[in-house]
Amino acid sequence: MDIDTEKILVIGAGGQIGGELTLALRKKYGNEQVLASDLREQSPLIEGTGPFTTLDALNKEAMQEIVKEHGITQIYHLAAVLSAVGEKQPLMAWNINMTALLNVLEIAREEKLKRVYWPSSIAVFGPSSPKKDCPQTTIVEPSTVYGISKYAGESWCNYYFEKYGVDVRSLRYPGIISYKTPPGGGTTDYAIDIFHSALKAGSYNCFLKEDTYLPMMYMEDAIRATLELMDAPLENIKTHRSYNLSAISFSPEEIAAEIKKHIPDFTIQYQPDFRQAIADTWPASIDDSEARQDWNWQPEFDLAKMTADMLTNLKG
Ligand code: AKB
Repeated sequence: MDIDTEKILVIGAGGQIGGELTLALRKKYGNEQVLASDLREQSPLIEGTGPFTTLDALNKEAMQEIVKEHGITQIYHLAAVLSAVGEKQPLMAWNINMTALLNVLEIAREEKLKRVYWPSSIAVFGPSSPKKDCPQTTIVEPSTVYGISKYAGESWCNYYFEKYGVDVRSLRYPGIISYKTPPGGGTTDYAIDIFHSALKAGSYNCFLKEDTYLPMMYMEDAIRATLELMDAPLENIKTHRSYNLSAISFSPEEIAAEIKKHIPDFTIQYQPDFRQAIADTWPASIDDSEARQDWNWQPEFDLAKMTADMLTNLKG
């Protein structure tokens, strides 16, 4: 891939991952080479760092117009309705998640784009999947609308690769923890809220039970994984569905204990809500050996390193 000739469109650049990915892509390809887009106005994180356009990912004509006008060669499509919001408005979540992805895939086919990135999630797994070290290929029976849309999306990505040769690549993100942009309506959001509350109030009211283990990852690792996957030679990419990706697995009780090492007076209470039922259907940990084998994936942040970094950055 010749770095100087790439023109990248990021869809959902105002979101938690989209914003940081935009900055990382601008660092790699040059500011002008990366066109950020979102339904809403530009977020403060990316403002002034490069070109931006408003785009409704449900509007295929508008998306295609932008791709043609700017000579786009790759799309990173990050816009999605996450698990908790999706359970409140299932049909809206299905429509947004599927229509936007199909628009991207169709445009990639029609305009012969070089590469497409689209994230899947650990939410593809359901109660019948193995809880511990959940493998890449196993029983996949998602029970949230978000998980159903991600699993259907994986099959569509594979279909476009097999049938039309669209080089679409994907990662099943675990819960992503970051300090720059707030998360947008997921079940793993507690692991970000907890840091803000710890610093602001010295206590946190957790919406999951103390022993709910979920797969998680620090943003820095997630961004690096995404860039490494997209840089890997095509022959190394053995699945165009989505790769399992893993770094850390912890419970609310464990992250609270880690925070207490930095803020000794910190306290946590538990008041599980509807999100507990979602978390209960997901694996506690993920086996990502295929990502490690195919394109050398290796996480760098464990719970202690991530907690220290989060607190340092949030304190400013
Ligand atoms: C969510 O909680 O919905 C997301 C995810 C695991 O994909 N963070």
